[in-house]
Amino acid sequence: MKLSSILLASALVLAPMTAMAAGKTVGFSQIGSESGWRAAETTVTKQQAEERGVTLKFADAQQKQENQIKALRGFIAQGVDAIFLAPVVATGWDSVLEEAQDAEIPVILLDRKVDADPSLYMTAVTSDTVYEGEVAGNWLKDKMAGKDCRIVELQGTTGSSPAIDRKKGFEKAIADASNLEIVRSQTGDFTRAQGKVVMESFLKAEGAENICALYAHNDDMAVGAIQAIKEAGAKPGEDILVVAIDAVPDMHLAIANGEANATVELTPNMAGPAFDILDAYWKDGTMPEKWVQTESKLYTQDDDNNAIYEMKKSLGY
Ligand code: GZL
Repeated sequence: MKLSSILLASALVLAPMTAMAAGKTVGFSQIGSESGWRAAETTVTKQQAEERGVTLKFADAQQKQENQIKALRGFIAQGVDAIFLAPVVATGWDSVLEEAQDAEIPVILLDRKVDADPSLYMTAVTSDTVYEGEVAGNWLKDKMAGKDCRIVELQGTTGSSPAIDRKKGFEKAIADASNLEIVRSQTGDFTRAQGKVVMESFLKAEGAENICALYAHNDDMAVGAIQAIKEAGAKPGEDILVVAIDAVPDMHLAIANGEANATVELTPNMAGPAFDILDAYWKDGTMPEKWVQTESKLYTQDDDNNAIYEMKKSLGY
């Protein structure tokens, strides 16, 4: 078969898939722009919609659930074809999800889960946030084998599924290591600013010399905390080990500079799988599994973090 006919054939095969979403309207209720990862997720979602010819109605909730509920009600009133929801917290969604269901508008959860009846949403595209915490905990357990290590923890947004799960997973991993102990744990709300402020309070309360490691539920809080550690006269990545989650470019840079030690990658592309699911649904009513899991990969100082930083920056992350 000639190359030209192969290309034509593959184009025809692809066309219906991409054509499925073309012309559709999807409402996206995004949490906000609290972290570098969140900003990257927004960028990628808008790129994906544009490539697929989807009209994306974007609503930034400034990290407030009431704004997300208001946005969903607006999408329902506008009669969008589908809704993407990144739920800031896990509870309080039942009634608005029921309203979307009554309006026969499918809802796909992106990057966070809700404590609601799974019949109220089409699927959730997320990582395994408990496993992310376990990966971080197991890295520290291996690193500190046989040595006492007093850990401080920066938690994500209170009540959010990643904060609940990443705490659970980390504690599960270190449960059998009597040499590891979490001595301080407080929310930094997934932001750099709060991560710095809370780390400053940990350093004041404990003394830098009495803190062996920081576990942050996301890289942005870790990057803020690194600044606080330096201002306290200690060396992040050496005096105080730093392990977090997201693998945003600035965390790869910190690891490359020896100021951080490890991060667990979270893809910002949750929208790609979500749009593929909608394509299949609109094509022939195919329904997805209730959970589409994205990968979690550990990066450490053994990786070429400068190269990974450049690659991710080139993708607009
Ligand atoms: C996790 C995601 C978290 C990121 C943070 O799936 O919801 O929210 O880890 C972001 O960077 O604030």
